[in-house]
Amino acid sequence: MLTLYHCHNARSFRPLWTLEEMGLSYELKMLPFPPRELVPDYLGVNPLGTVPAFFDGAMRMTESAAICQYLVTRYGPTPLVVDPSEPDYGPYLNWLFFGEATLTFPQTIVLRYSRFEPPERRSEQVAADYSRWFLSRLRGVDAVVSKQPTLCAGRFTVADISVAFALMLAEFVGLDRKFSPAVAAYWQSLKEREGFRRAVARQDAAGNAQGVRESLKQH
Ligand SMILES: N[C@@H](CCC(=O)N[C@@H](CS)C(=O)NCC(=O)O)C(=O)O
Repeated sequence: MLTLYHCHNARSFRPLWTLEEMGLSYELKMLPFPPRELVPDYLGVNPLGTVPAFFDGAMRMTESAAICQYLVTRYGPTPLVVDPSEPDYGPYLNWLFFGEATLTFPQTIVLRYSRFEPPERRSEQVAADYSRWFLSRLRGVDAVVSKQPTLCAGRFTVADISVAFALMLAEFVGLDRKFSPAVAAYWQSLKEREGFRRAVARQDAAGNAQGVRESLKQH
């Protein structure tokens, strides 16, 4: 039994999207954001208080990109993974990690110091510096997607899902206005995938059924 704990449009969207692309059966448990504060019992599920929390039976994982890699290797075969025998295995792993470590992390600093901290702790300077950080790292994505439709291996993989979540977050933060034409077109093409649409529909349906309202809304 696969179970995913998820907040609307949070990093847990990466494994949700992967589950939908693969057509796997799973239980989706929706939480209000931030679960650490709003659902104290959740700390018993994931002591970090963050989403995702993913279970395969009793086995727990809490890193979104690692869960994607787990799903495609454990429940394949699927074209969403790049095999070590393929020439693009290295770039695949690089993009899978890059999406979280390099492209998502700076945006969480922007969000924290522009919206989530109490007004007296907010900092325009910090938000501006880390916005610039994100946009400068995004040049690495632009260099590739201005030449090809996906990041590696000549096909859509979970490396695209990892990076795409950072683009989704950028839309929420408002940084998508600074996307290059190639990055904007790449993001648009990913949003048009059936798997992406199914993931959005699934989180909306589960949120409605479980009485959990969307809290990470675009501003
Ligand atoms: N590196 C982890 C980060 C997990 C994480 O920080 N998730 C955020 C949601 S996007 C969260 O749960 N934040 C709530 C909190 O920090 O209390 C991953 O990629 O899954």
